[in-house]
Amino acid sequence: MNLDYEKILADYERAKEVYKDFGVDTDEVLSKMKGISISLHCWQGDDVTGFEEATKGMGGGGILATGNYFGRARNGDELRSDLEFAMSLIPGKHKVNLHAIYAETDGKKVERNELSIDHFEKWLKWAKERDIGIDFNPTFFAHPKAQSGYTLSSTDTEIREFWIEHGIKSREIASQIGKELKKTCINNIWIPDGSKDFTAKRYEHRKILKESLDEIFSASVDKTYLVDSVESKLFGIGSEAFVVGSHEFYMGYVFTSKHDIAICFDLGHFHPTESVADKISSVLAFSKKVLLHLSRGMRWDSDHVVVLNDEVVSVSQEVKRADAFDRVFFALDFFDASINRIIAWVTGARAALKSILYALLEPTHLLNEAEEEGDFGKRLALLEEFKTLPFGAVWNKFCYESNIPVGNSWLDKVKEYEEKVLKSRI
Ligand SMILES: [Mn+2]
Repeated sequence: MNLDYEKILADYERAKEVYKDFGVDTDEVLSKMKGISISLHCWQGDDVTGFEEATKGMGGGGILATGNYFGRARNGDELRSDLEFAMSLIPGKHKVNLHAIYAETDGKKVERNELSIDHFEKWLKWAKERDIGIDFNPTFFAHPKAQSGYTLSSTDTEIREFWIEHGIKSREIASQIGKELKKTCINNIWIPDGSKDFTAKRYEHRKILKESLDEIFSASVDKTYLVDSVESKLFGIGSEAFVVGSHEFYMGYVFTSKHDIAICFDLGHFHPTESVADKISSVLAFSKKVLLHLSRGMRWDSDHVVVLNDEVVSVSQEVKRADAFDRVFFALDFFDASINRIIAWVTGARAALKSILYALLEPTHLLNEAEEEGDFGKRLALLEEFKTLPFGAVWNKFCYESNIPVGNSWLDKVKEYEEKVLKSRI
C-alpha cells in the first residue's frame, strides 16, 4: 500500500474533526508523540548472542531464542547497521538498549567484572553522531559463573562477589553513558537466579540477594543521568519452581530501599492472565518510576514480537490516564529468530508506538466525567465507541510527518535490505 500525501492529509483532516467532537486535539497529540521515546533492544538483532567469544552460544538464564532465519548480525558494525536501518522505519527518535555482552573489546578477553566505558566506545560514538540515547543492562547469564543457576544470590562467596562487581561496573558504565550523551541512561538489573525444582533455601537466597543489591546500589555512582531499575520474573527455563527475584521480592526491595530505584515490569514475567497494566498505578502512588519491558508471551514467557493487543494498549492507557509519561519508561524486550529480525524490531516498535498514540487519542476526560457522575453504563458505552474512532488516519499522518514509510510500504524496504545486506551474511 502506497498512500500519497493528499490522501493521507484528507483522511487526517476528517479524523481530526471526529476527534474534535470528542474534545481531543489531534495536532496536540501528534506533537506529544514527537517527544515519546522508546528503547529499542539490541538483542533482537542477534538472538541474544552478544560479542563475547568465550560465552557465545552458551545461552542459559532461562531464556531461549528459537528459529534460524538467515542474516543474524555477527558483530557491532552489523548490529548497528541493522538497528539504524530499523530505526529509519520507525517514527520518532528512540533509544537503543544494550546488554553488557555487547561490549567490543578488540578480540581481547575482558571479564564482566572488568568492563568499562572504553568497551562501549563504538556504541557511544555511533549514538552521539545520531543524537540518540542508550540504556544499559548488566548480563548475569550465559557465563560459566552463572551455570549453578545462582549469581547475586549465590551461597558461594566468590561467585557472588564476581557478580556484585559486575553490577557495580555496569552502573558506572550506564552513568558515564548518560553523561556522555546527556540523556537518561537506565541500568536495569535482571538476574536468572532460581531453581528447576522445589527449593528449601528460598529464604536464604533472597536474604543474600538483598545484601548483594544493597552493595551494588550503595556504590557511589553519579546519578545525574542514571536511573537504576530492577526486573522481576515468575519463572524461566530451568527455574520453573523457584525464582529468587520475584515480583514480591523487588516490590519490597524498591519500596524500602533508601536508594531511588525504579521497578521494571516485563509483560512476559507474570502469570498469563495477570494484567501488568493494573500494577502501574500502584507503583506510581508511591512516587516510583516504572520501566516497562513490552513483550508478548505466548502461553509462557516466549518473548514473541510485540503486537497491538489488549495488554499493550491497556498498559499505554494506564500511563496516559495517570499522565505519567515522564515517570514511565517504555522499552522493548523480545527476540524472535524465526523471522527477519528487522521486521521483528519494526513491527514491535511500531505496535508499541501505536498503543501510545491510541492512548493519547483517548477522550479520557469523558470517561472521568461519566465516573464522577456515577454513570457507569455511559462509561462502558463510551469505551466501546472509542475503539472505532479513526485512529489509523492519525497514525499515518504521524509516520508521514516523521518521514517514515506510511502503511506497509516499509516492508519493501526491508526486502531490499534483506537481498542486499542480510543475504551476504549466509
Ligand atoms: Mn525483560
